Amino acid sequence: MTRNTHESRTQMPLHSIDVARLTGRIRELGEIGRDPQGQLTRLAGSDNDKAGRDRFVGWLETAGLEVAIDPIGNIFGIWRDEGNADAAPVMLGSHIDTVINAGIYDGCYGVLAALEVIETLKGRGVVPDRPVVVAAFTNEEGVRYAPDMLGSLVYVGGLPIEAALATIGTDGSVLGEELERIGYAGDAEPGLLRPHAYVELHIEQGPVLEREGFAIGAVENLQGISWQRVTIDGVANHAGTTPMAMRNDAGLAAARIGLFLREHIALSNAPSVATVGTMRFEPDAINVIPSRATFTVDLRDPDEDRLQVLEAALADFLVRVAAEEGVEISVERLARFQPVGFDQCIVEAIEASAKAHGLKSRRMTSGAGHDAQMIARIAPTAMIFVPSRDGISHNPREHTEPADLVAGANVLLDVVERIACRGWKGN
Ligand code: HGY
Ligand code: MN
Ligand code: MN
Repeated sequence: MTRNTHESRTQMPLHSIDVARLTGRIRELGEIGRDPQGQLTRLAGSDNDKAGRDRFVGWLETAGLEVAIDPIGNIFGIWRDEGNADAAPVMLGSHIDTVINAGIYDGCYGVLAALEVIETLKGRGVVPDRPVVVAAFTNEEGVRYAPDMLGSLVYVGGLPIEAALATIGTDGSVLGEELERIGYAGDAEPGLLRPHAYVELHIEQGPVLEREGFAIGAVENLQGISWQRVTIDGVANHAGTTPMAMRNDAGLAAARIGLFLREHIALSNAPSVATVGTMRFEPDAINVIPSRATFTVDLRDPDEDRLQVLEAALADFLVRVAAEEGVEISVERLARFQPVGFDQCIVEAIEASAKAHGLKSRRMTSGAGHDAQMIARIAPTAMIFVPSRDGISHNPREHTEPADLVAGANVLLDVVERIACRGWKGN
């Protein structure tokens, strides 16, 4: 097999991935972790997560890749040979854990397309100048354990492994114990492979590409994320006998906070977003004024200063509501990631690859968090998006057309060849 040089690559035809293999694996992985009602949930460290991981590792082994698993359960499929083993790898990847009642593409598409790219290049006899690695990072979703992107955060040294393993889940479980239990507390050195470049292919999970008729998103930045858990303590009392002016109603205070966020953002004219995604009342009885409300607030904005202003406005409102409603409010920070800018060279390579494939692309910001947000701390990083039907995600209706799945995977393939096989002059 000849080693590819920059010149020889430019004359070679564009490769294309194996559509049936990729779409078949996405469907097969999408069936792992469904409950009797057919809902798909593979939360990090769960038995369903294990089943999905086992299937993915099986595909890595069948593809003849080295498999490495680190102590936070990040899985790496490594394609290298004696001629390129000393070079820093090109890393591709995403995650295969899901939210609750999830779609089948979020994360999984990027991981399986990365494996597909490696298998396509191997099958074509391409010998890259550097190793190519596919990564499936642990707990990207952060539904059971906060923060999200936990595996990639540990990978880049953003959180000590001991602290990560000690994370307590929403169900009282301990992440490290769960990883042990499911057999994914690995022994590979965290951060074992420092990427030469990292490229993550992902569904857009929003409406822009479909609405504007673009096949490819060349993602050049990703917005900041702020997660908090708010606990409001009031006084349980009788729903029928307690006059409205005499209540210390934790539930009402919580409702006011959700409404405040919506109205504050509407008035600010900023692209910020706010979500109260979980809410629990105690004692949770129809005729008892809630003594306690516990809920989470997810705030996001592409601009760090605006995000801080929004966080401060919320903090001020909590003080005001506590005084007006006669309740006590405490806040626990669950996650805080700044906006990140991606590598312009890779973004340009994505645009060039899209053009070479005759695909319309546009630059965009990612509204969702991704492992790329973490890896960007240690390596040149960028993302490729493909359209989401109706902009829906984190929902079983999540869908991307096979033609779009293939287009994205072929652009990823071409970008990898540019970076790993054509003497890429990036950073
Ligand atoms: O929350 C997010 O944006 C990602 O899905 N973890
Ligand atoms: Mn994702
Ligand atoms: Mn997600």
